[in-house]
Amino acid sequence: MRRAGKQNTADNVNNFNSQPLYLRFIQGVNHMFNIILFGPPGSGKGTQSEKLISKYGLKHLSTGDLLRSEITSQTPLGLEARNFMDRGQLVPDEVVIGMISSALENNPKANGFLFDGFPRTEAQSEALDKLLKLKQTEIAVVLALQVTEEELIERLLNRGLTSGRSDDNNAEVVKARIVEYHKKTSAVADYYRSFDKVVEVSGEGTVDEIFDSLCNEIDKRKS
Ligand code: B4P
Repeated sequence: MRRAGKQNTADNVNNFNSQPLYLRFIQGVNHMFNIILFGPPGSGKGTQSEKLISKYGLKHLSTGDLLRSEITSQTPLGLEARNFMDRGQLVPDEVVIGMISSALENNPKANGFLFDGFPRTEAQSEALDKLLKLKQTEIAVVLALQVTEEELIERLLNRGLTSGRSDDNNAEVVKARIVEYHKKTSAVADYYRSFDKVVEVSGEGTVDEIFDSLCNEIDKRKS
């Protein structure tokens, strides 16, 4: 029998969760659940993100989408970004970190964020951790999609036939993006591995099979 007046940890957690939100914030704990969907270009990050945000009610932050929308609106930032994207290169860190910082500030009520295509360098990873710390939260898990290089190239060139994306319809640019991934972005997985946050998930198979594997990993970590 449990002694009156002495609660175990589970009770404390349950009591905390039943408190009104304002009290939880006064106590200084933020209950956001934040995920990084990681992988090389064409590994299916955008495809899976759409399904994950709708299932888990997360705010989707895709730096690729944000940059493409700047390009469409022909803003100075978009015009600068286009020079890099058209060559298959990463856009400078300060540009994308600034975009993510504003997006975090503009979504104070989010249950959590799904970062898609960000971070892509070690400097971006460190900046993201600092920004989340300011919000008293952190990355819960990095889901790393694994896809062979031949399959990546085939998918991107296929998408290039219909997407109108200038970075997809040229084999040289597609290959440059994969080289850039190995040179700068794979370090992001090493960074988060040092905090034991990376889980590798096969990114080959049907979209639904991959989605089920991702959900399985999320559900293990989400109470
Ligand atoms: P992103 O927009 O992030 O896109 P991506 O890497 O091309 O693709 P993703 O992995 O999301 O693939 P998708 O689901 O669409 O980057 C574009 C560029 O923006 C970068 O090269 C860079 O220049 C710049 N950029 C973005 N973020 C940056 C950052 N943080 N720092 C610096 N620069 C940055 O899938 C691809 C194709 O595969 C689709 O056609 C899809 O239908 C298909 N597909 C998906 N899943 C499949 C499956 N299971 N089987 C078969 N096909 C599948």
